[in-house]
Amino acid sequence: MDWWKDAIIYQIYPRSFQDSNGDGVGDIPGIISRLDHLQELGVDAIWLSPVYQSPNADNGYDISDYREINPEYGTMEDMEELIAQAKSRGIRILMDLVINHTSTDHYWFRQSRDRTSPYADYYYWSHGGPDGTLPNNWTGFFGEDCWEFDPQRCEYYLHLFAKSQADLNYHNPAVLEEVKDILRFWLDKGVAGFRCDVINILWKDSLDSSKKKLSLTGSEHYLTLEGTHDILRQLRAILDEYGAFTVGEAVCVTPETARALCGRDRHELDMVFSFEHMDCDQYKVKWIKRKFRPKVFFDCLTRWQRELDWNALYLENHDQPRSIPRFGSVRYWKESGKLLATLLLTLRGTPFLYQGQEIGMLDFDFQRIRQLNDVESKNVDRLLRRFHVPQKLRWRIISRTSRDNARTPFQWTAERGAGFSDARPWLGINHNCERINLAAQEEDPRSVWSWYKDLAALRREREVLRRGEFVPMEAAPPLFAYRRRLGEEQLTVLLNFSDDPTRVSVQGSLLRSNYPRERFEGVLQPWEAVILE
Ligand code: ISL
Ligand code: CA
Repeated sequence: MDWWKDAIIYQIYPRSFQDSNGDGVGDIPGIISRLDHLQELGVDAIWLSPVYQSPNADNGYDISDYREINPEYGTMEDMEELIAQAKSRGIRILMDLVINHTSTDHYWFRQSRDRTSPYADYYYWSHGGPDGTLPNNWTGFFGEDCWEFDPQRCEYYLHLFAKSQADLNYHNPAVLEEVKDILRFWLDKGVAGFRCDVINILWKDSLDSSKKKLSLTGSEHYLTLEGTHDILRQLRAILDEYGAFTVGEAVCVTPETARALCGRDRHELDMVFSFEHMDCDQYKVKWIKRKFRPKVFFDCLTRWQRELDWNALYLENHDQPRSIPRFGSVRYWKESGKLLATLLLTLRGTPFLYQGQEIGMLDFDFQRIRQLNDVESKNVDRLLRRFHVPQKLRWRIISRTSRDNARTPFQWTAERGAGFSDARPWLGINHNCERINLAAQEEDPRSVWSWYKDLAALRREREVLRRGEFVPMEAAPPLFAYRRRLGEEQLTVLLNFSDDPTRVSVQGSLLRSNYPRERFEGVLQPWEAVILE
């Protein structure tokens, strides 16, 4: 029961994990060849970012066929082989379920351009106002208008993300039936469940204009509405037939709305990815960065730990810059990398690790917008240009926030190509690859990689780390302190988010420290993480 409560889940971004055929693009056979790495790390399941057929405007989050594998990544046989090979190592596969929108290359959308087709109402189509004004004033997630005119149908369609990602219309019951079939298709193949992309915005209650906001104007018409809850309950019924698991990506949720999506009694999702802790180094929108505020970060984590019975824990994914420069310190790269690992693996919930995090990969080191691939970065660049923002400032904004920060190829070795590919990779390899790579860390018992392995094993060993309650402790930032408690058992976690030593008055016998020490006497070194028994 509830295997996911004991699990550590690893996210693979297929394009950047391992290339097997020398075309510079990661692929499924590449993933199969690296399953031993994941087994050694102690991973129980893989969340696979999209591998479906897609024109790749948003690297697979724009799906043109849910039942086909993108030929760049391999074949359906490769996919079945991956499911089987993973299974033989005790690793489950979770697919990325992107059902808020499809690619405009999808058969449904192409048919939908014809008003007389059975697919006519699969998407949100609307006339604009007179004089060519848009149907409403909403703004999308990638910072631009979210209506695009289709010359064939002579109407606009809604796209909350890129132009080629058209939002599906769930007011048409046929759409949900299609989605149910897709679910069955993959569950029959033996996948264990789904990570559900932007799952709390499926239902739009109306297409009315609304009050202008700094970002996401119009979002009150689609954020976590009853219609979405209803869809999720219908999907749950199918998932239950298979005993399948779901984690939903839920944008703009509060603990309260998150509970409504994943509370046990709700029969919707098993857990959600929330975003609030990702806001601690930004001002209102992700494009405006500010100094990381540890207190806000700790308070936020504590609140979510308290208010939800179970959290999906993460510090990185394919949409976020890397965690060390953000919440840790590049100067104390190794120490802070291990401290963040300790945080992730000792909170209550299911930890999700993103590829490369286990070796402390850092943000990209590109110099020019041309080197980027991310559709979001390109859109934002265009938008900033329109507002005459000078190039230097544009680059400053984009380089710090681009999703490509975390999408550079995995650094397996110090060689040219990083052991990722012999060919020119689809996205640049970070120059720090000579220093930061798996090969260099494998034999080193003090490496970030060894620390992740060790903590994953500790979490497996100690039920208190998995199932115990979270008990916050009084501590002054930059110290974060909490206990995990299960019956008589209790562990104390002390994390010093600082370049300076910090004194604490907590006692206990030392179970782990990311510094070489025998016992703990009350002073934490810079970025030291300590677990006391
Ligand atoms: O990227 C973001 C924050 O940096 C978010 O605005 C993001 O777009 C949002 O979290 C939704 O993300 C998901 O759906 C998108 C896709 O581009 C992302 O990669 C995916 O994780 C559209 O499918
Ligand atoms: Ca390849």
